[in-house]
Amino acid sequence: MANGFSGARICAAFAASASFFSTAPAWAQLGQPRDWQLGFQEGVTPIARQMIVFHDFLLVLITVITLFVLALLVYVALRFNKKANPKPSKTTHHTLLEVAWTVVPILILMVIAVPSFRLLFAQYDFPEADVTVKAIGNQWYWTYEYPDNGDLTFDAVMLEDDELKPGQPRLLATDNDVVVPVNKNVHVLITASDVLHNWTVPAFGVKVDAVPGRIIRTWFRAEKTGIFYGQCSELCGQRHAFMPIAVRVVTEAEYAIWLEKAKKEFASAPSGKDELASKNASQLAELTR
Ligand SMILES: [Cu+2]
Repeated sequence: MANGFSGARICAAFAASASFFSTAPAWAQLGQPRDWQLGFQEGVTPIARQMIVFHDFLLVLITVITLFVLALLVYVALRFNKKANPKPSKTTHHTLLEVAWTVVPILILMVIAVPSFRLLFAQYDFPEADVTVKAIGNQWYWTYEYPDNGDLTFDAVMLEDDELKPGQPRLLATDNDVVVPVNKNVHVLITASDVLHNWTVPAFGVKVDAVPGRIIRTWFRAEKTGIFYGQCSELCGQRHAFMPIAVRVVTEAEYAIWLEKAKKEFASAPSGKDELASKNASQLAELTR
């Protein structure tokens, strides 16, 4: 196009601004929210990245549609008001226009449906599991089991402000992290022991309800090492906001070392859960006093 302001260029500009808002800059810390953040945390799994691309695409599309409708409204208000157009046309039908405003939205919906279904199928297309982790939601902490590794199980309880080590984010860090190897397919089996919870890790593009008496499965393949934080995302009671999820993605060698250590450590160690239970009980006693 000769005018230098073609539709493609406008789309590219929108796409650039959309991805500016929804992907973290290089300096941002992976796996946790940052100050003044707009849009998503950086995706570190193929699914999370596909979600962000789909989101950016929809943002461009709805922006173009909204601006188009706004332009039509402004045009109608100015061009066809009583003063500017005292003798209105008596036209009631226009076949071509009616076909167009039916067909064009159908085409737009189809353009949305194709990547939407592709993403949905990708989420439910489970690759063979390298590691399986079971996450059990409790009021108000998570229990993790590694069913491939005997009876390895532990609780992950949120660290209170005075327990945080330097660099650990408030309300997100836990006493025990879920540890998984990088670039491996991790299946997560999610359930709950009491009420509905939800196992959510934004950087993995994972958000799955934890339903008592039912196991729901999801998967992720983290392609970067680091600690990735999430939170319970289903209102589950008084301390709903205080049962975070911390997943530490490590190299395969580090994972093997951790497994050996964890098997010994969690075989006998008392868990933070007991402490939490007594804290919950005392809070409840205070409330009902
Ligand atoms: Cu919960």
